[in-house]
Amino acid sequence: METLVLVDLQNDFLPGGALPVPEGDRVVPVANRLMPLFPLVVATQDWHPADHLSFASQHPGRRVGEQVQVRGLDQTLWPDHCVRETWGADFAPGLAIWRVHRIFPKGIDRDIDSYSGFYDNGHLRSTELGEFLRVRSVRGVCVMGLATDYCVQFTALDALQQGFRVRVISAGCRGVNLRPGDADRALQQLQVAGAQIVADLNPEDV
Ligand code: VGL
Ligand code: ZN
Repeated sequence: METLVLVDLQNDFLPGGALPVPEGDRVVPVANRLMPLFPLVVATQDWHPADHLSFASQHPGRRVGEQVQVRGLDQTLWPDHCVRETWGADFAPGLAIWRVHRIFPKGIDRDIDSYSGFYDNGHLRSTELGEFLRVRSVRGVCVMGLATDYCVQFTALDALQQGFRVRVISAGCRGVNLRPGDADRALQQLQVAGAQIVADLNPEDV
């Protein structure tokens, strides 16, 4: 069985949000079209405390886009985004959220970020997504969402590492591209790591 994994389709990652991904809104209709094709659909949700240490606002004198060390891990600094229980953390308007069987919050601990939907960036704490899939005998995941060069990339890499077959739907992904080309490089790296990159899916492909 294959499961659709929707990564961080949240207001703050759409145009007008706090950490807007260019054309991020364009992937919402793709998600809505793909969901009915899968027997199981899960979503990740970036869900930070207001004082999360990935926020530049928590590092006086530092700016968005800079790198710092937090508890020994490299951390890119972001604008305040996806603060739990705020509008920015809500799912995109128009997303058929009732088709999602389970939501996995991530980035919930103040002192560690979580790009992957499976583990935090230190691989210390699991979100239980892996266990959730394994107990349902899921063999493959189809990943799409925001952003290609962060949470999609790390979610897909962890899925590969956990032994799932992985397809990434490029029509359903958009990147931040802090450095030009980051999103394209992320997809290339995923392919090298063993993921199948597909432009889009038709009903007969599932
Ligand atoms: C993300 C940066 C910070 C993402 C989340 O969803 O790709 N990127 N938090
Ligand atoms: Zn975040």
